[in-house]
Amino acid sequence: MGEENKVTLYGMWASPFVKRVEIALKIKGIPYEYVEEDLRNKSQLLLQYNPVHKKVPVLVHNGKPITESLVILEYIEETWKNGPKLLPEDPYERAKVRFWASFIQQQFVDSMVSAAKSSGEAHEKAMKEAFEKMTVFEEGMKDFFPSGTPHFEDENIGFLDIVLCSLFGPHKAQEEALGLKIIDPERHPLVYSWVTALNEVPAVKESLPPHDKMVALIQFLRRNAPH
Ligand SMILES: N[C@@H](CCC(=O)N[C@@H](CS)C(=O)NCC(=O)O)C(=O)O
Repeated sequence: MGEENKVTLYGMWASPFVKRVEIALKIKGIPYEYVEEDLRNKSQLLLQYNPVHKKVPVLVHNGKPITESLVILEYIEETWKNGPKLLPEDPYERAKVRFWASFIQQQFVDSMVSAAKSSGEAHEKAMKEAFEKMTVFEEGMKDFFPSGTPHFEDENIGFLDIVLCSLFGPHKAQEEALGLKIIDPERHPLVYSWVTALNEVPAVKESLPPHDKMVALIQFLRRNAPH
């Protein structure tokens, strides 16, 4: 890797947004350096690279910072054209992928964060909301995959797969720590088998946070939740 093609990812081990970028870089075969940030004590470089949101992930390519995980995924797709394609060729198919990726980004993230950081009634409400959104997503995916659950050979995973498994790959840890099923194999069979298949893809498997560490982090957030 020459200096002219230097890629650095600033991240935090449990962040689903960072995981997306890690998985995409691995799928595309792009070498990169990883810098772990302490989000309670952010580095000067992180604040300089992401002065607007002050969040991870930040991808720095040849000194130029790119922020916001979905924007970073698009940048990776447009910059490294040789590796496997993350987005379909057809504009309508691409639009559908982007629609559902932004559904995951907008709909689930807030309810998952509020579920982790709340207790009592607020927690129940956030969990119920996440479950209902999963049901909407399951219905949408039935049209998206008319021939049933996708299979993954040779790591042929794309944009939507990456966005989904970065958030829900650790769903068993989320369920254990939050005490409620988010992806129910009976109610959400397609999403359940899809996420299960994705978690077996090597680039995903090696990127996902360790189960026990993830459970402990969510439990810590819950213990410190306002009562
Ligand atoms: N919309 C952003 C979300 C990034 C985000 O929320 N990152 C969290 C870690 S999971 C963060 O850096 N939080 C630090 C803070 O809020 O101060 C993306 O998709 O990249």
